[in-house]
Amino acid sequence: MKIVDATVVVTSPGRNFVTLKIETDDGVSGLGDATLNGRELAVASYLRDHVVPLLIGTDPHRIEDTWQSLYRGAYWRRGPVTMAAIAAVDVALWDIKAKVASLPLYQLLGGASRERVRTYGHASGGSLPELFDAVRARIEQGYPAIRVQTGVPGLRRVYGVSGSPAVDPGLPAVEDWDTAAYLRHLPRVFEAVRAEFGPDLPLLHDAHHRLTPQQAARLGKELEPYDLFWLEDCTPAENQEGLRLVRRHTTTPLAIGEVFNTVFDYQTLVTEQLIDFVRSAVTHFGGVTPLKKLFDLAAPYQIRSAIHGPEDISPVGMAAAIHLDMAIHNFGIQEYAGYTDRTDEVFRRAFTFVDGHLHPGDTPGIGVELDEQAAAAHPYERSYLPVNRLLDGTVHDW
Ligand code: EZ4
Ligand code: CO
Repeated sequence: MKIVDATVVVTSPGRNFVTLKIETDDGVSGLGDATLNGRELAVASYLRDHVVPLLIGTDPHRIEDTWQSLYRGAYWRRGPVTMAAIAAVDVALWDIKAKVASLPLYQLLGGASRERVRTYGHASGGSLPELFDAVRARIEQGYPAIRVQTGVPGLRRVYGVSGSPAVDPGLPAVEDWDTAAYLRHLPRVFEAVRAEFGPDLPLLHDAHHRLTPQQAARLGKELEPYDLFWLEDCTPAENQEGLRLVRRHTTTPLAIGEVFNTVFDYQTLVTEQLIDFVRSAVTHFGGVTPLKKLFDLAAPYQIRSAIHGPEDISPVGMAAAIHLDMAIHNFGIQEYAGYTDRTDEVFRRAFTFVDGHLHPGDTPGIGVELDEQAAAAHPYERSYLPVNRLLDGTVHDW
């Protein structure tokens, strides 16, 4: 079997998605997600201009060898653009292998370790009544766990709350930040949410890389009475050692890793058991192959999976995630934001979302087909993630 063609499809059915399609001389094809939010065309070029020529004529069954040759052979290692491109190749090859085997991918990864995949959804509100309504809406949709994000008094636009539109379409929106105001406000919000919804509902929160270790330690301690499922990305964790201080001072569970792209980003965090959940996406971590290895490394440290699943992971990347979630033993939870009808018209998917739980379906492969005609009707639209500024105008982590 040989790879005879590989094409990159950029489509924007409401938001941009980058998809790699690999075709073989047997007529079997596979899909991989290469979407890097706000930098989509860089990955499309990395694939089209540099990776596709290397794939033509090679054996699609040699997944490990292809992964190693793309990672080591480029000499320039790591980084989100490189690893998203490698991820797309890796997932497309797993899709092909599973189709050839006539099995859903999770069967090749060890088979089902559970009946279905537990998820969490997002609720946010500028005020408490808005937030309560959003939590109620998620409960009604069946979500068994809910991430709570809130506005902060005195700040106009904050991460995770409402659309925060850009002043100039096609350029980044500007959001506001004041760490002291946030630290004063957040424990009161969780106190109110617990009082409203009771002790049983698993609640999560994402601090989105904004705190110092000292601030994160204090916040974790102050949130302990409200029994969070996790506090996510409390510090910019490129400085892995910073988590030692956080860990010493709080038992609030910690989740980190959506911006990480190799196992080396996690080395200290995992081997010193400084976190409880690893958050990498299949799409940004180089694919199913390395993410499975990370989960296996994390397992003896009692660290569980929590694959990143916001709107900017395409249904292709999400499907690959759900197959992994089914198969690994140390599964924790899967983030699931859902997709619009327009996206579902472009990406036809076998995976299902019922009562707040995902199942990958039993279609051979990853179970997603790309409708290329529908994709072509939604051309790329330049878009950026917001930029975050303190009240005096200083840029802060977003
Ligand atoms: O901000 O995916 O946990 N989820 C998140 C996401 C990220 C976006 C960035 O592209 O933090 O909402
Ligand atoms: Co996050």
